[in-house]
This record gives sequence, structure tokens and C-alpha cells, in this order.
Amino acid sequence: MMNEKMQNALNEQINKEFYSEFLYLAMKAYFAELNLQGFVNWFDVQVQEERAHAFGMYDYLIERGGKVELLEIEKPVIEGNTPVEIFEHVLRHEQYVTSRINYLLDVAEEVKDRAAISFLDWYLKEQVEEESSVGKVLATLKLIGDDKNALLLLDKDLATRVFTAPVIG
Ligand code: OFO
Repeated sequence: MMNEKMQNALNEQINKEFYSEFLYLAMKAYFAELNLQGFVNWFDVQVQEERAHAFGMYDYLIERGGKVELLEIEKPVIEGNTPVEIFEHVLRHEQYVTSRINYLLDVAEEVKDRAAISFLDWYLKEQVEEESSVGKVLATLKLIGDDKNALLLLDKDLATRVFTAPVIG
């Protein structure tokens, strides 16, 4: 039986991962309107990753004999009107998610759930990668400024991103 506080925290995080999927779906549509297909692809990969993160926790709860409780997913709100502002929002969002994974680890430590600590370590490493990859795109966008040709080059680069189903845990 899983500790109730741990179980609740995991259910809340499942919800946050699905919210992330929704947020990135909304951002994908923003870039589709601009016809920046490489950015569309980048967000499409991001969407699939978030779904995989949610399902990773969902499967884990079931595996541990816990109770999955699916919570209402909020309407996503994009902060910003330019690619730079949107990637600033993505970075803020990922930093927030990192803080939530740290909170989950705090709970796991508090209730002495070593199995959960080991499971959540994967998410912590994933967040380091997420923040880093988002930070790189943001830094490039800032360098690009108003240069449309450079933006199209970045778009071409982002078109090469491929989703690989993660092996979680
Ligand atoms: Fe699930 O890592 Fe982004 O939010």
C-alpha cells in the first residue's frame, strides 16, 4: 500500500504533466499559425514527452497498488505574443515542474518511500535536460532578434527533433 500523501502528490503531478501536454499543444497551434513547421514539430515532440511523463506516473501508481485519481485539467494560457516570450514561458513552466518534482522527492523522503525516490530520480534528470534544451532554443531566439532568415534556419533545425519513447524509472 502506498502512503496517502505520496499517492496524492503523484496524482497531482499526473495532472500537471497532462496540463503541460495541453500547454504545449496550445503553443504548437500558435506556431502552426505562423507556419513555422520546425517549431510545430518541436512542440509536437514536447507534447508526446509530457504524455509519456504522465503515463509513467500513472503506470507506476498502479504498479505500486496505489489509486489513480484523474483531476480536472485547467485551460492552458500562453503568456506572451512572440517566439521569445513563449519560450520564456516554456522555461518558467519547466522550472516550475522541476520544483514540483523536488517537492515529490521531499514527500518520498518524508514518508521514507525509497522505491519512489528511485523512481522520481528519473524525472529529476529529465527536468535537467528539459530546462537545458529549452534554454538553448531561447538563447538562440534572443540572438536572432528580428532576423527572419536566421529564424527560418532555426525552424529548419527544430524540424529535426524526433520523439523517442522514454524508458521511465
Ligand atoms: Fe514533464 O517535463 Fe516538461 O513539463
